Order: sequence, then structure tokens, then C-alpha cells
Amino acid sequence: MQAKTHASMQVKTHGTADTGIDAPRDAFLDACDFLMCGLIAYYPFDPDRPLEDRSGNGHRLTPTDDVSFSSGIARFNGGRLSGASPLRLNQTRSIALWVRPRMMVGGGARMGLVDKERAFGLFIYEGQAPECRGFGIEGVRASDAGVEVGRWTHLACVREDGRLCIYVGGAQQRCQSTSSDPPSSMHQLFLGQDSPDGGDAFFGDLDEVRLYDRPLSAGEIGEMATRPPP
Ligand SMILES: [Ca+2]
Repeated sequence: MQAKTHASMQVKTHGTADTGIDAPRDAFLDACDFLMCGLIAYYPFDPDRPLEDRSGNGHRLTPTDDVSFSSGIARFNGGRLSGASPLRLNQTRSIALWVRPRMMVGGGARMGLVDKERAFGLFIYEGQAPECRGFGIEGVRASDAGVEVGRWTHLACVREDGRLCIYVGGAQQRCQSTSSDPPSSMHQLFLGQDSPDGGDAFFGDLDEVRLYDRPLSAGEIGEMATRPPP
């Protein structure tokens, strides 16, 4: 009788311990390809199915006339790609993509690369400075011009516990701390414009747009940045 009581107490204690939760999560990350782990939406713009979400989660895109596809990349000329299924995307904690602008904007304007009103976003501001926005924080902008006309650059935003960080060319550029939780948004995901009303149009190319429900590590982003579009 004594031994049985002791055993059940042990099980209960073990099951609620914090350390019992962390170990399987780490093992899971080690066991799967980091490019796929926690992937919510993935847009490689494959020539045969350029609007498809290749993460398997069905977040298919709808284009406007001013977006075309060529050789596996999406070419924006003032239009946008919009996502039809917004809810799960609110869990996004990392954005990663390749961008090749065709022009830059001035006069305090900006270009929207990825945006889901307030939940998360990635823009290029005047001065060629990329900025991660949303995620429970106003934004964190790269400290100097990180993007050039006509050249592919890898960009990433990572929302970790207590901070939002921006990566340019695979390297962490700047972080800003926040105490707010990332908000949810009912608005659609837009690629190439500001969500939800449009505007802030992007002129250029995007490829390998990835949204994750976990913070990517610096090592993972560095690795992604070694694989530019062909
Ligand atoms: Ca591609």
C-alpha cells in the first residue's frame, strides 16, 4: 500500500515538472530538417504551382494582375499575393525570405514584403533599410542599408521570448526587447503590399518565403542565407 502511493505521487510530480517538457521538444528539433520544423507556410513559387503553400498547410495565395512568375520567383510590379486562410498564421514567430528589389522608394515611403496587419510584417523603408514589424512591438529596423537594387538579399525576423530581432544576409543586425505578446489578427496575409488596405507596394522579386511558428536560431538563418535563388 505504501509503495503504490509513493509510485503514483512520483508519476504526478514528474509529469508536471518543467524539465519533462523541454527534453522531447529538443529531441524533435534535432530529429527533423530545420527547414521544415515548425513551418506554417512556405512559398518557393515553383513554376508548376507558384501559388501553392508547400508547407502542406494549405495557405494558398491569390494574385492580382500586377504579379507574375518567372523561373521559380515571384515578380511584383505594384500588385500583391494574398493568403486566404489567416488564423493559424497568427502563430508566426519567424519570417525568412529572399528579396531582390527593382527600385527603392523615398520620401518616407515604404514597401511591404510580408504583412499581416499588426500580427507580423517585414518592410523596406526609405534608405534601403529593412524593418520587422508587429509581433507585439512597433518594429525593429536594420541599422544601415541592407538591401540593394538588383541583388538578392536574405532577410529574417525572429520573435523570441521578450525580443524581436532582424537578420540581414544571414547575420543578426539588431534586436529590440518587448514585454507584449504577439497579437492575433483577422486580416489576410499580404505579400508585396501593406495589409489590410493595400498600398506600400513592392517592386521587385521575392523567393523562398517561409513562416515558422518557432523562433529560428542564428545558425539556421545563417544556413538559409547560403542558399540564394538560382
Ligand atoms: Ca523559387
